[in-house]
Amino acid sequence: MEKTWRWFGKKDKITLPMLRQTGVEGIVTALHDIPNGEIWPLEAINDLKQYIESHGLKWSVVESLPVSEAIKYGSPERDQLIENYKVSLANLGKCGVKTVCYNFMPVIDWIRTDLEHKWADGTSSLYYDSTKFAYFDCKILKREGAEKDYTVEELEKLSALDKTITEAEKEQLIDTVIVKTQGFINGNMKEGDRNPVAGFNRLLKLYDGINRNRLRENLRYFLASIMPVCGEWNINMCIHPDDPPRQVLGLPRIVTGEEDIAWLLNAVDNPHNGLTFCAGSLSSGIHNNVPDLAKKFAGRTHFVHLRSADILPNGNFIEAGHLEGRGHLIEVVRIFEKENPSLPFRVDHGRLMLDDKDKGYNPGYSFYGRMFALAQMDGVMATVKDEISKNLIQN
Ligand code: DNO
Repeated sequence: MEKTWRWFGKKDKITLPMLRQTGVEGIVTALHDIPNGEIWPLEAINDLKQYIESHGLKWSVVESLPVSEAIKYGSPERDQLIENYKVSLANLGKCGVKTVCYNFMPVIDWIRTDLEHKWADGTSSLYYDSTKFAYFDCKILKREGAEKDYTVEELEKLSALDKTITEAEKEQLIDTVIVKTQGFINGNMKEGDRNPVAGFNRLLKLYDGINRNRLRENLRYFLASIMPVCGEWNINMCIHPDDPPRQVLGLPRIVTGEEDIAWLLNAVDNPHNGLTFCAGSLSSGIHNNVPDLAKKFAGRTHFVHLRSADILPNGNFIEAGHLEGRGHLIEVVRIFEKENPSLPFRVDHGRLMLDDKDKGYNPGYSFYGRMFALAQMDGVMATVKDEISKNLIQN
C-alpha cells in the first residue's frame, strides 16, 4: 500500500522535508483555512499541490472535505451547500486529487476524554473514559433527558465523580472534548471560542428530531447528488466510520459497523461511494471484528487508517500499540495488500513520546510516535509482501 501521512498544511510544525526522511510517499491534507461550506478554489488547490510536489511528494488524499451540518440535518440550505461541494470536487478532480475522505458524524467528530493517558514506559496515548464522558453529557452540557441513556451503574459512577472532580478538571474535560480534539479537524469548533459549551449546545439543538433514519436519508441524498461529479472526475469518496462507533449525546451515528456500512454502500451502489477503513474507530466498538469487516468491504475501500484500540472491562477504551489490540493490523494489512496493493494508508494516532509534547503537536498527531508506528507498519507490509510473493497467504 502507499505510505501516506496526515499533514495539516504549511502551518504544520511537522514539515514536508521532515516527512521525506521518514519514507512517506503521499500526503493527506486539506485546505484547512477555508470555512466549512465554502468552495475550494482551483488556484488554492493547485498551489498546495505544487508545494507538496516541490518536496518530492504527492497529494494522495483529501482529509477532509467537510460536510456542513446543514447537509447532515437536512435543512433547505443544503442544496446550495451540496452545489458548492460539487464545485470543490470538480476542482479537485481537475487538479488530479481524486480520493476524498469525509465523515457524516453530527456535531462532534472523534471523542476522547484524556489526551495523555500514561503508560508505564513514560509514553502516553489517547483515552476514552465512559464515566467522564457521561459526566460531560449530564453535568456539563446538562442535556435534557441525558440520564436515561446511561445505566444505573454508570450513573452511580458519575455521582461519585461529581463529588471529587475539581473546577480545573471540569475545564480540562471541556477543553479536551470540545476544543482540543475537534479544533484542528472539524470546522465547527475553534481554539479560542469564548464559550465552547454554549456553542456546542447550539449545534446539538439543530439535531432535535433527527433520528437514525432521517440521518441515513440525508446521507443518501448527499451521496446521490454528488455521484455524477465523482463519475465525471473519477473521484472516490470514502466515508470515515464513527469514532467511537455508537450513538452519543442523543445524536444518531450511522457508520458504526457491518450493517451500517452495507446499508450505505447499497443505498448508493456506485464504486465511487466507498469507505475509509479506519481500523481504530471500528475496533473501539465491541460488536466489530475488524479483520472480518476488512474482508467484507475491501472491494469498496479507497483509503485505510491503521490504528488499534483496546476495550477495557469497564467499557473505557485506550489506543493500543499498532501491533496490539482489537484492530489486528497485521491481518488487516494482509487483506488489503492482497486485494489492492495501491491503496493509500496512513498510520493514525501515535503515542506522545520523546520530545513530542514539548514540540506541541496536535493530540494523536505526534511526530516521533507516528513515525515509530509507521516503521512498525512498514515492517509488517514488507513481511506481508514477502508472504504474498511466496504464495504463503491462504484465502
Ligand atoms: C481523528 C480522525 C478523524 C477523521 C475525520 C475524517 O483523528 O481520524 O477526525 O479524520 O473524521 O473526516
